Amino acid sequence: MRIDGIILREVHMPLVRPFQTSFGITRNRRILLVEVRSEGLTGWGECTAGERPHFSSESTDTAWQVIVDELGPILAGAHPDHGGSCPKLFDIVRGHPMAKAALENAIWDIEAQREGTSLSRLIGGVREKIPCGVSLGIQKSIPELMDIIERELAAGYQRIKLKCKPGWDTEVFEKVRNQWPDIMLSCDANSAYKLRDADHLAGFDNFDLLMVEQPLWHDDFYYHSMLQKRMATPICLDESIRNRRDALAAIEMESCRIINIKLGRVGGFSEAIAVHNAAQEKGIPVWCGGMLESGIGRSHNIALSTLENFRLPGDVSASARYWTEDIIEPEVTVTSEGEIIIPDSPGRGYEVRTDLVDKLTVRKEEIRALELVGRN
Ligand code: OSB
Ligand code: MG
Repeated sequence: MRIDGIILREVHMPLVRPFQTSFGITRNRRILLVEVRSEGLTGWGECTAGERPHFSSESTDTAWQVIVDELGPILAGAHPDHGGSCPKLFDIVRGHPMAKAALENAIWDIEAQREGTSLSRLIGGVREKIPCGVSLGIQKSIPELMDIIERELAAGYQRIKLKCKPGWDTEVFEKVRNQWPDIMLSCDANSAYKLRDADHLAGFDNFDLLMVEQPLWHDDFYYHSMLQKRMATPICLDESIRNRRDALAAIEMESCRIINIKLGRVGGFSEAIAVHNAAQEKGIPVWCGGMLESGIGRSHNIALSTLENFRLPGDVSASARYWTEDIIEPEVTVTSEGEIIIPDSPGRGYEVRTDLVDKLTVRKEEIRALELVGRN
């Protein structure tokens, strides 16, 4: 396909309520969107980097820079036939997976439209609906958390994930389990613990958790494998899994029994599918993580979640949990059974509300192809 234009926008979107993890609080999102035009079609991508480099080393600003200076010009000067052509094009740039994913995923969107098929079908998805869970941030008090859980369960969500950290863990799990003995419950520490906390973490086994997500260092497999030997609750890795090789290494080392796949973290659909397939071959279930995405990133997550080995409810939930107004039409909604019905129209299946996007845009830049030969 010929690339006719790449437009980068930064949109500011306040969250309906603040989201607190072990590494900080997010109140307002600064989201980098990419719009790629090709032969009369328009594809959209979303960069899932945070405002600050606290989940991973990328941020909205690093992604902006690397797309404007490096990845954008490469893509603009290329003729990718498929979304799957992007990783090779971008290989010269080390790292920056979220920046790469924003562009690659837009190409997959265009490819699906070109083929007249939904993104889900294009990638080989097998589900007509996907099961949904919610990720609940650290709250000011346990009673406030209990109210939120009650509301989310009443809405139909199939799994509750609690963000945790030292001081907001076992006491919380105990109260929640007493109130709801049978719900699917998990927790996510975002690397808040050390191996010296292993005895404390082994105590999580008392609460029948589906998994504990990323308890130790963001870049570790080895100490997670030591910890997994000391606890019955399955470890799920998020931050540590950057690609297929990482997934295979972590599985081989028994560092985890479940894998969270995030499109941005692994660099886009190609690598996400590769991680999915590797885990499936090894009998390890996966689920789709979330990064407080707007409707654009959310629509990519929905398509990804239709692959066969996405066997557990993901962190992909309704637009209204994040935004007073989402930038897609229709917004993402969840049924009273806690499911998202997969759209069947060509591409991502949700229109972009370009007027609203323009209103929310604070920075915009168009990228042109550079002559790459002879560039320093
Ligand atoms: O670790 O899964 C995570 C949000 C920001 C950064 C990291 C994570 C999260 C979430 C939120 O858990 C998931 C969502 O609702 O989008
Ligand atoms: Mg996580």
